[in-house]
Amino acid sequence: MPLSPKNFQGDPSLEAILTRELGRQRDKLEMIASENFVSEYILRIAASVFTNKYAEGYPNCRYYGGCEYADELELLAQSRARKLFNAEHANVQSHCGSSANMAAYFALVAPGDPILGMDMAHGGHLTHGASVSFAGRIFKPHFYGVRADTEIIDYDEVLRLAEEIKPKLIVAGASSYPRVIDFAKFRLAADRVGAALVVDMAHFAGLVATGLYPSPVPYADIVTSTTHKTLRGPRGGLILSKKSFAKAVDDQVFPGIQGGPLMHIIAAKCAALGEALEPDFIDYQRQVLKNCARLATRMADAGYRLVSGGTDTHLILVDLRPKNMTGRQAEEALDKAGITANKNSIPFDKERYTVTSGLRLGSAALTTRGLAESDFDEVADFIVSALQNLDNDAFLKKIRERVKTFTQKFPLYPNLDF
Ligand code: DSN
Repeated sequence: MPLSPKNFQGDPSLEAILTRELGRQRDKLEMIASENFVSEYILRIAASVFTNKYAEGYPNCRYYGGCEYADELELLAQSRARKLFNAEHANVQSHCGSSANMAAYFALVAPGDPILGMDMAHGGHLTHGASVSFAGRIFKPHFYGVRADTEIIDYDEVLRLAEEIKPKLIVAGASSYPRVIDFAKFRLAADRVGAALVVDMAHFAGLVATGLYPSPVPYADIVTSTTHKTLRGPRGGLILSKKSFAKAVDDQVFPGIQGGPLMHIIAAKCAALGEALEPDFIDYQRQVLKNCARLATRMADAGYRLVSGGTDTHLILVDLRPKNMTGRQAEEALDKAGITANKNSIPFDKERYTVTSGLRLGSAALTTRGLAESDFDEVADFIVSALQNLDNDAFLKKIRERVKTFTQKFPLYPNLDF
């Protein structure tokens, strides 16, 4: 029985798309703070024969036969996740960060309960309570934000709102907050009103894994994450919890929300967790921080205002208002110049989410390609030149050519065709 259609010669229209995407990743500067490049080994594992296997349930308690190796795999991935983050329990089945958050909330609170999360415009994620997300539709969302003067989380407001609203759940963690979060203060607020605490560490999980960012694990009842940002694994979700919440979390992931786990992706998560447990993973994360700090300095030197005045992490958030520019304009100009980034709301933004006044830039992916601080000086020059010439397509095209030449110094997947 052939595994492909008769006389199969490949799928040219599909392969052409994949080839173009590989070319885009190779030739452009990837600065989306939530993206990264997995190792060639992880790519290979993500394409393994586990894509063929149904394994609904959990190790030693499946709803399908033939799961003996799926069991071994999942147990190995769970044990690596527990070890890496010093957690009591790990669930590696969530397909993504949003479904990990959904499982965490469902494990802790009931529909209609008040929850307190970070305002999206101040750095929070959709799933922290936005009205368009399941979190805002199913629960009663309330929001804290950053202080207007410092643009640091207003911990006094967190406490005040907690006492006023009496949320059943507080969510800490953010997608565009460049500073370290004080988890102890969130625990204090949660304890004051008997709320549960979930920390979504998706953005900084790799930094947490290496001790370069405080771990939320001792403070939170449940910690959620993605596996593909600073953690540098395949796209996917991960949930860590205290033992006392293990069953509730597992039950909400399956059968609560998901059906069959993606075992090939769990295999790739397992490989990524293995890489993160290697001693030199910290060297990578240290370089991510150094590169981001350099980028912050160069942007500030060029007259750009950074939200909160700088960064402690892998990302910066640039306030474009003083330059009379929107996030959308900046994103489009950078794209023409061969730099991939995203427009982002900034605290107290008056622009719509589709326009915004901010630009988010991250250092994790380019650090994986091997760029160091002096290379980020050049990257900052490209960015500043592009932003100074927003409407000059011919100039942006010239930068694009220089960017392409620059990227060739940092080969990406040199042995891949697509
Ligand atoms: N969408 C992700 C980000 O870009 O930050 C968060 O999940």
